[in-house]
Amino acid sequence: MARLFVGLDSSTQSLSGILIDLDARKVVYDKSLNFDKTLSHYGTTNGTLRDKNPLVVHSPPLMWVEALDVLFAQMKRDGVKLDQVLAIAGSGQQHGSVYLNNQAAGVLANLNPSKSLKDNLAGIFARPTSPIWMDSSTAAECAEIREELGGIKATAQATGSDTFERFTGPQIRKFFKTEPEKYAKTTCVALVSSFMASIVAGKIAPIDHGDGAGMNLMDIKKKSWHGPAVAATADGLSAKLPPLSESWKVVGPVSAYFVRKYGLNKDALALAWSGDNPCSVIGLGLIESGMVAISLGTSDTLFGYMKNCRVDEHGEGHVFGAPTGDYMTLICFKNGSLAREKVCDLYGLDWDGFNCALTSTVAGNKGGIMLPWFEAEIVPRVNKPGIHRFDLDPNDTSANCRAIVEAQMMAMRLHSQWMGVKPQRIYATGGASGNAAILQVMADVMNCPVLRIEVTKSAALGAALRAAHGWLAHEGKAPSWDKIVRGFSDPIPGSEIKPSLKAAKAYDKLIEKYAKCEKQALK
Ligand code: XUL
Repeated sequence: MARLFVGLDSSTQSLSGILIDLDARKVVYDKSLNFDKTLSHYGTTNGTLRDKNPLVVHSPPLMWVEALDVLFAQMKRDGVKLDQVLAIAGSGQQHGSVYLNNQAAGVLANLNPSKSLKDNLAGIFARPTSPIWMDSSTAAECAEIREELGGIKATAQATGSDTFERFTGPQIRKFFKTEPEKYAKTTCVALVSSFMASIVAGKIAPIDHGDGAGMNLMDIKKKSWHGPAVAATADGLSAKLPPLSESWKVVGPVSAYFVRKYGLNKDALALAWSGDNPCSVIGLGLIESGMVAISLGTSDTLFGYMKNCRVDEHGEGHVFGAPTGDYMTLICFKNGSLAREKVCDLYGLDWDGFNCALTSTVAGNKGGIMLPWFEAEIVPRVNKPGIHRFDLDPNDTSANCRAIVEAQMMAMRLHSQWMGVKPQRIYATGGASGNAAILQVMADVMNCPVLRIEVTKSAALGAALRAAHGWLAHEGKAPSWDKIVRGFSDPIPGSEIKPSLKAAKAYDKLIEKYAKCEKQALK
């Protein structure tokens, strides 16, 4: 009989479910529910509720709950063999928090299949909405917690990251300060991931080390709650945090609700969920040192596996737990596709014209450099947006196209040095990864082969693979991660782009100038 595993992904805009057949090494079912369309009665825009204050971004947790029912009903209708599923794991958008009251544990343990999940769970929230990762309204709380912990370096060393507005600790602190009555009624602060796992398992689920590291509350080295960070965040918080666990923790058998309502196997295991980035690390098969992915999206993100814990003392990058039990890094550059598009617009080019400009100019751009901070930048920390040019004629269209891509890649190289890992292979994903001219600059600047990988649902796939790993480990058949991921996320054949030796040499020199330019602009 086929060994089937489900991976769910509760992301900002949708809930996805995929089913993998481990032996066939195939995704055999794949469905996504868009929240705005399928559950329009929550009135979300791109899955979020907007406030008068543009910095405040929340989502209704009951929408995520209802989506789970809709998705399972759809899977049943589509004939998914739910009775053969051996385990379920999941992925959640990172950092978002769900505030549960003292009814929650009892209700979760006794879900009534003749009612909807929404009707079962409507009364368990101490806060009706959940702040999510897009919320950046906690600058004051970030500063307060950082100061208590002794500054940027100390905070990063303690928790794996400096305090960030979207991270859960600062969000909890804001709730504690501004809504003390509701905070007092909160008996459990869950993450999106652990909340969804709690529904599937029918009990309060632990927070795994991957997602726990995105809270500014977990001791990144010991992987336990960090006493001083918890104390600096909110009074009485320690008693409200669920336990931490490895990502392969079996929370229990799946809740009888899903067995009776959707025909799930009663022995199917409900595993801990993790964050979407830790899950994507597995979904993309990044399980060895030197394996790095660069996602070229609205923002550009560099992330990868890391064997030993090493933090960025400048506080720009993050260290999370990896589902393998090791670590992963993540660095987010805000001016990604957004900035590339701005340059196209500025010079009246389409993408063909932009690529033509890239291929008709030489590596190193004759020393011309642009700092493309069209928007406030995360890495390096730039609060005041602005474009800076050094030895670069603003009227030279081609040189400006090359300059922006070189700057983005040099920023990635420079600001990932703290990881102490020289990438051996870079997997390029995301919208702009189809652009070979951009990938060539990436390969040359990083001096490393770049391969394209197209896994549209890397987080859901990673969750399904974690389910397989967790089930096998539970059976005592401790598998190697290599065996688990093999064949699921291979790079596109023939997509490898090799660095040119000559170009790589030019960038070894140019990056020194680039670093000086950054310093000067940041003064
Ligand atoms: C990572 C982050 C985002 C969310 C997206 O730190 O904030 O990638 O996880 O869901």
